[in-house]
Amino acid sequence: MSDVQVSNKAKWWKSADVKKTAIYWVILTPIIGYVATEVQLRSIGAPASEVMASVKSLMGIFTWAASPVAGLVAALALTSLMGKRHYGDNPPPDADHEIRNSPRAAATWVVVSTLLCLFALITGLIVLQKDSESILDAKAININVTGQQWVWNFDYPESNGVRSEVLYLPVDRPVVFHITSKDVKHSFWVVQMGIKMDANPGYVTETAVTPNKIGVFDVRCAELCGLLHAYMQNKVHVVSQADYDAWLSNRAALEGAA
Ligand SMILES: [Cu+2]
Repeated sequence: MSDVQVSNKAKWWKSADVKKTAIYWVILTPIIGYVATEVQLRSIGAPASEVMASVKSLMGIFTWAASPVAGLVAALALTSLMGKRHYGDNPPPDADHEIRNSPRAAATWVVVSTLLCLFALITGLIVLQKDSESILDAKAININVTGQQWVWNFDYPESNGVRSEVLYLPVDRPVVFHITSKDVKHSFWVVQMGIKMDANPGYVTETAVTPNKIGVFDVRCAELCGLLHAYMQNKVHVVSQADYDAWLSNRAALEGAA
């Protein structure tokens, strides 16, 4: 019995299936990495804040880090689908048991998975940390965000109580959002700025960002909140400081007249 084990030990990685899998793995990994990163980064679009720029490059790094795992799974699937079937009178070779029962293979898999998870956790936390820095910024504009089925409302408490369903922000100034909900849980998501925060009834959550690009971007709800959840979206206009001031005084005049 021990003779068989010894002779098998040298054999499992020499088996044709393992070699085939290794070749598929080497070919598939860069293809999956390249295609997935391209699709991912194109669908994200151009970032409108520094946070989003780092989220975007992080997504690229994560996708590349995951591609050897995806490549290995695809390679194993391909080998299994294209290889001989082992059942009944044609049982799998002893060498297959060798790798399946190998403590070294199991340990390698656990260590590699742990390292990948730690890498994702630490780099993710570093990027998220940037998000909260402008909450401490004294120059920041404060805006109260209220979600309800199925609209967002934005209050500008520092500007004579201006209220709007469309968000206006000046470029290159930190903004702190104080977020709550009138009914169920929503999630305030400014897509191209890379910020997303739960809106819970009964208390206030905070997130902050500094928009660094003039343009029109998307505000969405990222928490399934009822029938019209998918339509709970509107726009954020990032404008120059002068345009922002003009918009605010216009809104204030309109509301004063109403
Ligand atoms: Cu919602």
